Amino acid sequence: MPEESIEHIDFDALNKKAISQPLVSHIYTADPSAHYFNGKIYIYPSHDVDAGEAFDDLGSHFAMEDYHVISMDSIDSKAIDNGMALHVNDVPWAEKQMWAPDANEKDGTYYLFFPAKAYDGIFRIGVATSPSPTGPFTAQPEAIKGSFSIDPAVFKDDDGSYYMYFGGLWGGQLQRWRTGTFNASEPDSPTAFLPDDNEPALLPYVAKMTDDLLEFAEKPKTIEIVDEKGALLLAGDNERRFFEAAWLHKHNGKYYFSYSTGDTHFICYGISDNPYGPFTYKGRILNPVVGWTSHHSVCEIEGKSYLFYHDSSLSKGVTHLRSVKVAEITYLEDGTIVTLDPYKD
Ligand code: FUB
Repeated sequence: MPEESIEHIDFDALNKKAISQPLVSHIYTADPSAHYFNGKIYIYPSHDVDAGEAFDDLGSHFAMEDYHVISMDSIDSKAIDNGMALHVNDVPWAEKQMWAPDANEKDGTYYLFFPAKAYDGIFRIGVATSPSPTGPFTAQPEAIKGSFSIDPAVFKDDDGSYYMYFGGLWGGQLQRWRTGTFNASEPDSPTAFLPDDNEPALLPYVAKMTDDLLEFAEKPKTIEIVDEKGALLLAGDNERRFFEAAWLHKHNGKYYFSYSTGDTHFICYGISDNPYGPFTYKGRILNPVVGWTSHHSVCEIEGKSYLFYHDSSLSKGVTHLRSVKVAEITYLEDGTIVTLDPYKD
């Protein structure tokens, strides 16, 4: 349910039809990356605020400054806000726009991975560490070398390797990196530098992390998303092509790469036998929510799988004031996921 239609929404009626309610309502939270560490649920969201920035298609109104970690003892228990975990003022290289983060754990240290705009106006991805899953986190002095764009998601494979998946179109600047270096020429428009509709869509990236999880161990590689015939999805196929919000999880030995289609507002996914892909498009996990953006994570908790996602129902449709929610997802026998409708009739 994209932003353009919100003036017609009866939010009281909609909230009654919603399949779940915000996990916290004292602050706005979005882009939830959920993990199950040591028998407890930790959610690493964006912390939405209204900073008074004008709306534009580059997402300048998403002017977030810090992160809070949300924790839950179990899926049915109250969600706790553990306070500020990292502020942009404590990240030497970052100027603004603390967008969708993720976290992971290795040998008792917790790593917060986050995108932010550096002082030159280019999005980079940084790392901050803490001995606690809830922070506070201490940022590395520089962004990850060779990082660019937004929405990092760090997946730990069964062999102990960690991979970062990332990228995002329009305000996320992925289209400006088509030639391998940042295209700084004007115009700073969300659609400049995009492929034509009949060309292959821009692809997200993956890079294996170094053992200390602070740098890329390799040059990032593109991740192919293909149709059932093995053909790359096209840029004009905007109900299926990648836009932002990468996530990787494993189910029954298969790799599931899920993402948002951005301007068509779906959470979709593809399946592969390899963490580098190619991923064969399989369908939608979540239909459009109230608000322009859709962003999610999939987390297995005590044998059940959950989709953490957000919508703008609490703010009555303000697209940059979102709330994190959770709903169980179901797999069919062939490994496909039953599409969730966020508001039931
Ligand atoms: O929260 C800011 C941006 O909005 C995220 O980085 C995108 O995924 C979208 O949710």
